[in-house]
Amino acid sequence: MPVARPEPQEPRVIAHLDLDCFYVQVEQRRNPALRGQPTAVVQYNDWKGGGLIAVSYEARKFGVKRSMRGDEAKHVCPGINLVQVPVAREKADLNIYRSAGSEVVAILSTKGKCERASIDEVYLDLTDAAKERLLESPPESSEIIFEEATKSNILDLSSDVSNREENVRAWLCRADADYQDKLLACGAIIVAQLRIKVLEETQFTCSAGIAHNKMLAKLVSGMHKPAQQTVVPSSSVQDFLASLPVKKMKQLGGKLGSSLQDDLGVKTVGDLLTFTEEKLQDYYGVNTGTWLWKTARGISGEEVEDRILPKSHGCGKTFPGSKALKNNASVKSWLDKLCEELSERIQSDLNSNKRVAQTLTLHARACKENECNLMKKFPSKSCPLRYGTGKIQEDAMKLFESALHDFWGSRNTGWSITSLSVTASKIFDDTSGTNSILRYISPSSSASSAVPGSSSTPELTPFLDKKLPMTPIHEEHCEPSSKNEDCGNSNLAKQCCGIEEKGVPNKSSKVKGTGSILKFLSQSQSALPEKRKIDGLTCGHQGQESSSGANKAEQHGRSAEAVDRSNINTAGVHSAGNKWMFNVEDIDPAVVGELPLEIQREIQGWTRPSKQASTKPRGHTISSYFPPARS
Ligand code: DCP
Ligand code: CA
Ligand code: CA
Repeated sequence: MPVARPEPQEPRVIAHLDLDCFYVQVEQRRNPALRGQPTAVVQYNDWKGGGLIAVSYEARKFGVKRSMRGDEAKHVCPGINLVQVPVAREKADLNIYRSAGSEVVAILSTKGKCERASIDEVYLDLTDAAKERLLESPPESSEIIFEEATKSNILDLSSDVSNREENVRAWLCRADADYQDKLLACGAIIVAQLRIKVLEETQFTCSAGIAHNKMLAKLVSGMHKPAQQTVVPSSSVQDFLASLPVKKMKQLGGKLGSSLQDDLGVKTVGDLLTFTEEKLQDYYGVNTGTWLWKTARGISGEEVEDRILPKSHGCGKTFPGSKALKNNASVKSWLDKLCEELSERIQSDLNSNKRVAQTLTLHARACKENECNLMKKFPSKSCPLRYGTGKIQEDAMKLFESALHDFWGSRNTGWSITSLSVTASKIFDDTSGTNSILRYISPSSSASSAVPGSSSTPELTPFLDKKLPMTPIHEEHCEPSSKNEDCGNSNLAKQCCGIEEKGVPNKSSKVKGTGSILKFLSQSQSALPEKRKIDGLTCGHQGQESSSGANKAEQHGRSAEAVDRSNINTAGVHSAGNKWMFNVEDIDPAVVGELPLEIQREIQGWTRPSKQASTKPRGHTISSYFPPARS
């Protein structure tokens, strides 16, 4: 259930950017002959030409939709180009798209706090950048406004096409605007510049919403697509929400939205205004009630998270119709493939970003014999994640068996699995990088004892090896290669793929009005500079598929030995019931000095019993690095 967060007192400028028909644009960059053509990307499948997952705007004009199958799309648009998603391990391989998304994130994150919200979306907090711009080169005293900004759609502004750009220019430069709208105007100019920069450096167009909070920015970013941006002045919020169907809100798409419609007769967000906060709390509880009350008024305190990496890694596969899996052997075979890919991706995330995933979760869908119309919920199961492909495969299979037992008892047949996925989550940033305690924890010598049965916890054998070298275990490297290594990391992508930092035009300089996206697109694509033709060259984008999460991590083709050396028992601590602790005697004092300060203090508290370590809230103690698993 959604929870309201206090709206910050200070005005903010938040942008939401979403790439247009994203997979199609990636394929068009790989094959420029597809540009401007009706094109769709099709998920690997031999049934009726596969399922469409991305459709170009040219194809949309013919009525082609994402829900269609390839054959149907050809029927409504005979000239359509259908491009298959790359396949690896007999399943879709999304790495080229993840890497392409990372290129964009690398550009956008230069202007403010950046949250990667999905494979093709980010939120930006541009408050500071907008304030700076307003101080140093306020639009009202600028002679020239960046041309792309004058193409913005401003909610509530007259849509008179004859002098639209003039109206927008006037709005951006209003001297009598309130401070919030002046900041939004600066935000609109910054976003227009960023979008042009993205286009110049990646060839991708995107659309954006600019507002004073995340909720409003997201709501309008898709309002004018492709390659356009929409601004929500404070004065237009009420009218905008008044007619917005509740189901359009992310959090109201499900049961809550249905209940609002069915139980309260609320059809639009504006309809909520007739209910007091107390009344909404009576219906939906204190938190959700307050959240609804604030949402109706366009109030949302949700912050942009500072995160350009995915929150989790997931690998999944569906098995529709006759492809459903009906025995343990076929489930194991597929789980092994999914786990192999997951293992590579979390290993790569560890190597490249020093991030450690702590929880492994198995999700599946299943149906029972003769009851295939009655989809019963197949329970999801989790356990602490142990690094190493074999261990992940072993644990995932045990999770599956445990879930199957809950679903179907001890019988071996009569069930069928229609989808399987494994997810690595609770990823924590080992931000201390080379100073992390993780480097001093070696693989467990007896890690095969994991028994992730129903809600049970594998036994995680701790091992602190003070003889481990102080040099980093994982050296990062990324070089042009014929091995198609994925160089999706935003920084590395720049090195590997030759993306130059051209820099957003200096904030104090007057930017010439040459930035129209349409103008850019109308130029011959073949005239693109060589440095942009990066696919498959310095950075062959290849790898594995996942059904969720966006990965910017690189595959570095580590040797089996390197992977094994980096196996990490994510606990690394003794488990006694729910009490987890280090074997203090085994900690080399020289190593302690390398650890983050708060951990040092905690360890010193143990080694000097007279000075007890103070109890710290979770999140600041060593136990938050290695928490006991609860499932
Ligand atoms: N995607 C997918 N399966 C879905 C939805 C999306 O594989 N059911 C992939 C393909 C899309 C990409 O994610 O290109 C981004 O999804 P969006 O919903 O943002 O849609 P597009 O970017 O394709 O189009 P739009 O221009 O409407 O944003
Ligand atoms: Ca998109
Ligand atoms: Ca999207």
